[in-house]
Amino acid sequence: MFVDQAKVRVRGGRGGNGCLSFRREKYVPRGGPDGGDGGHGGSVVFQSDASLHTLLDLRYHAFTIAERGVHGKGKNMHGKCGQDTIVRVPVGTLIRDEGTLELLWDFQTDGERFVAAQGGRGGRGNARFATSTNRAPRRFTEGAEGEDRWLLVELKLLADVGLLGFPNAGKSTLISAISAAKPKIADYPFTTLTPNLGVVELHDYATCVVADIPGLVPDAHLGKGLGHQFLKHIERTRLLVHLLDLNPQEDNRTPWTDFLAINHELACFNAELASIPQIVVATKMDVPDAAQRFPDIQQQFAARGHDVLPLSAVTGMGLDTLRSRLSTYPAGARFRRLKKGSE
Ligand SMILES: Nc1nc2c(ncn2[C@@H]2O[C@H](COP(=O)(O)OP(=O)(O)OP(=O)(O)O)[C@@H](O)[C@H]2O)c(=O)[nH]1
Ligand SMILES: [Mg+2]
Repeated sequence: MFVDQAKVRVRGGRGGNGCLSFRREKYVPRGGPDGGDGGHGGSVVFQSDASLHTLLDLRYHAFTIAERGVHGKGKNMHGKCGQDTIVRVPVGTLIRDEGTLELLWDFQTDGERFVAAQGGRGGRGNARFATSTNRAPRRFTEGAEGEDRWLLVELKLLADVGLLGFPNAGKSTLISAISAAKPKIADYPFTTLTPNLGVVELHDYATCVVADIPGLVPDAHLGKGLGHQFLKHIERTRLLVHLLDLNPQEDNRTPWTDFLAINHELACFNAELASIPQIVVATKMDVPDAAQRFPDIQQQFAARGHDVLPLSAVTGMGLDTLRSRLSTYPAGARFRRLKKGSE
């Protein structure tokens, strides 16, 4: 199950109490105070992990408490500090305060750590309070409570390129043709129910991460279909690949009206998303009908300033051109240039 939002409570461990104790030993009269300090409580720490892709674990662990510190003891024995509790989250996770919605942390790379709830300080034992005028203090302090708060954890997948199109346009087929991703593909709308990520190798050993999301339908912003709630996952991409199916569609749809409809949905979701550059591709060009229509449609789009790239995930036509187009686009922070074998 793909989960991209969770409300969680985190609490740092309580600090251990300081100890009140006096040294009692044969032949050592008035041995003096020897109460040790309590250990500090552990903290709850969020850590990004590139092998995770969902917040599902958080649904099952909605309340995380770190280990408490151990109380101090006599003979100047200090209590052990509580261990930190690590909560692993996928890269692309945003942590917000549940009340104010203030953004506290944005996990951009693998292995980042964020202390979500600090553990309480350990208390001080009475040995700490001895002075020249009070050599037998009965004073000690208790451990402090750990920080306790509610957080809103949100996942926005980090991808460089987003695939966009009506249901059945061939998005999942395309990602499976250009990357190692193996999403479900079928001849009916809404095959894809949750986003898929795929790593595409470009020329010069560069790679980019492509996201396939469920198809969009008109009025998606009013709650129709599935696509709208997943648009946030392509919000942080640098480039969108807009897929058009040239084969005859129902309801007097044409590739141009499809194109406008999807862009309208983008603008309704968020103006920034609508301003991300798009590569327009015509899919399923191996189907004779589509190939026949292509020149007219290409002209229609060209007249409005859009270049259409013909493509077929089945025969592999146009995939190389698409790869080169992806590599020429302004390299985002996450376009990685890896020498093969250097990892
Ligand atoms: N002939 C041909 N069929 C294709 C091509 N690409 C996709 N298809 C077919 O089109 C249908 C839909 O493909 P999907 O990849 O599942 O489409 P999608 O855009 O992911 O659809 P949703 O997940 O429902 O939004 C499947 O039956 C595919 O086999 C292509 O290049 N050529
Ligand atoms: Mg799909």
